[in-house]
Amino acid sequence: MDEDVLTTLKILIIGESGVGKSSLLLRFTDDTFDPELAATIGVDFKVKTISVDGNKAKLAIWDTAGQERFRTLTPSYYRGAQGVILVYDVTRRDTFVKLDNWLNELETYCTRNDIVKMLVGNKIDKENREVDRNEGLKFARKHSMLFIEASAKTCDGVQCAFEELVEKIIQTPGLWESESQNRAHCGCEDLSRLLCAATCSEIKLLSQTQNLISVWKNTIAMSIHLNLLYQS
Ligand SMILES: Nc1nc2c(ncn2[C@@H]2O[C@H](COP(=O)(O)OP(=O)(O)O)[C@@H](O)[C@H]2O)c(=O)[nH]1
Ligand SMILES: [Mg+2]
Repeated sequence: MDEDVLTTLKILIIGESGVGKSSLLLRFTDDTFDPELAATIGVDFKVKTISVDGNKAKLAIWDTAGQERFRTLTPSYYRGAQGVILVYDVTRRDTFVKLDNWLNELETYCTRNDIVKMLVGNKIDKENREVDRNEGLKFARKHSMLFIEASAKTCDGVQCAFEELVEKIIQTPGLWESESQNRAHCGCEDLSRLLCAATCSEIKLLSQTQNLISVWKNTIAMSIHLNLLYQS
């Protein structure tokens, strides 16, 4: 582990498909924005080191990249995360309404109950807003989450969302201290990277299988439909 890095944190980005999760991640890690960003298949994560209040933290940020459409995020996606960014699109009320489902899923699979949550209302650059700021704020307060509105397109709020999340995690030592000590003790950051990569390929495999299953299901449904048409 780098001498001056205080800790390595696992951060998740979750929320409905199309709300801008991948765009927020790319804006934060690479400072880029692609208006035609295609939904990718398989889980990916990016690593970025940031400095908050004079402390350096290495972030492994996990992006769902596609499986949220099939409601099939696996427990390993959630395992061991210290922070989560829950995203909705301020121009699509349905993505705000679905936040409750995401919170339930988080509660079911998350291995820590003190995980720090940041609610992000994305796409504030757009004009056709359906969820106003106060609604977001109220929901965040009700569920003890941090809150910010952002735009991956214009950069607004993006850096802040990640920084405030990390700041809060670092202020909660129980969340990260023991892991840093373990790593320092056995000097095995490589091991954790290996485990991380293993979990990643496990999820990629699962997601490919799930895609295949959904193709099969569609084919079967189609042939039943054709059969019925033929018989009538
Ligand atoms: N106008 C605008 N479009 C955005 C913003 N964030 C994402 N998008 C667009 O919304 C679409 C879905 O974004 P994506 O990051 O793939 O969403 P994901 O499915 O949640 O990962 C893409 O066409 C993005 O270019 C934003 O802040 N403003
Ligand atoms: Mg995505």
